[in-house]
Amino acid sequence: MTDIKVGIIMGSQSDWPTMKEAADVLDELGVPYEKKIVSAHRTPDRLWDYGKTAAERGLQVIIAGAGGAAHLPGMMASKTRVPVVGIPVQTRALSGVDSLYSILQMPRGFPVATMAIGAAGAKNGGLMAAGILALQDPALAKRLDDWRAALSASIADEPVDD
Ligand code: RP5
Repeated sequence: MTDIKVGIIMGSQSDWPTMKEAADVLDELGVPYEKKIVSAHRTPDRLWDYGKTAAERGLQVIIAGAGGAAHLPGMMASKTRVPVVGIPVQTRALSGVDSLYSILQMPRGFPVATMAIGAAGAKNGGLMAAGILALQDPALAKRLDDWRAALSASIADEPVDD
């Protein structure tokens, strides 16, 4: 067991600019995490080992991002009971709708909490993970409440000309 309760995994190095949004917001909130490239297609054994050991290693949430035929979040959800938050990475060919449908349409029994396509989805994935951990961590709950209040306070009352 380690102190790390959040795993950020992605299918490729090319997913990192998107998945970094999740990492950055976890940094802001003081939530430790690990980050790994785990591909459903290119490194299936790595996926299996990660899923097999996730719960015993103390992970409580896995944020999994992939693009295209995005099987990583769903396959991870099939291998571990640790909740999986899925991030559909935006693709060039189909704008991420392919990723979204691949991640969203899970069969009964193996849920993936699917976020929006792309950077906003990854950031929300980080916030979702923090919200789950905050249920058992009052100090984190306070930091998350403050973060949300600061975001609300930053929104102007009226629009201005560009
Ligand atoms: C998926 O294929 C990855 O998640 C990535 O989004 C996509 C393309 O990967 P690369 O060809 O850029 O490595 O497995």
